[in-house]
Amino acid sequence: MAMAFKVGMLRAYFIAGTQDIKKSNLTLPEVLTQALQSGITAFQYREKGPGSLSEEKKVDMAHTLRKLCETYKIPFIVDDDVDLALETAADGIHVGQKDERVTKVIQQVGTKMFVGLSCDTKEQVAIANETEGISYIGSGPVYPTGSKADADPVIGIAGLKRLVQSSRLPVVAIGGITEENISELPQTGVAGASVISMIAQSNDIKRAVTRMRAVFEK
Ligand code: TZP
Ligand code: MG
Repeated sequence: MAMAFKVGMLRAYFIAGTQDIKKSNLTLPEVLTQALQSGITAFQYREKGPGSLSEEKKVDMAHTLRKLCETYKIPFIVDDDVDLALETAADGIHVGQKDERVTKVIQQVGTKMFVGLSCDTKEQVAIANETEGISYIGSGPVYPTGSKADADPVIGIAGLKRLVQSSRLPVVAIGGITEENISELPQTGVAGASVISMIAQSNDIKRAVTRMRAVFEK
């Protein structure tokens, strides 16, 4: 049984694929294990861009990461791959505006998992507000990011706040979030932060996750 969506899952949301594990001598499963032990509240498997795995290896990796999330009872979310999400019995699927149309994804997954959608403009949020079956939205990049080559323009704290105010759905911030700037996020009303490098490139994953949780502790 997939885990039902809860807004608390957005608090310390870790996103990664093989391509994001660069400098450390750890593998992605090892990094995820540390992140789970440190208290992340969700994990999204996003195998994308330069350095990402071939399709066959991606499926194997997804099963490994899925099992880890299950062990720690943390939701496993797949980025932009409905077939992989269904095959691994993921708890959620996340899609962007350029990915498969969200209405089609909602139909395909039915009640098997929750759906997240990236929205970077008020127009996109307005459409999400009218679409039944979306659980949360991801908005950004809040700050410049080195983790996504084709990232949209930075929206900043003011832009993020406007999106949160116009959204009926909980919002998780994304893009360039660090242990330093993360304290600027709660004033926008977001439910949490989603990060790649703050955890994947960290030399102290426990400290990074503890920081994320503390900033959004209510
Ligand atoms: N979408 C918008 S920015 C981004 C994605 C996937 C990358 C976020 O990575 P980082 O390292 O947390 O800036
Ligand atoms: Mg996408």
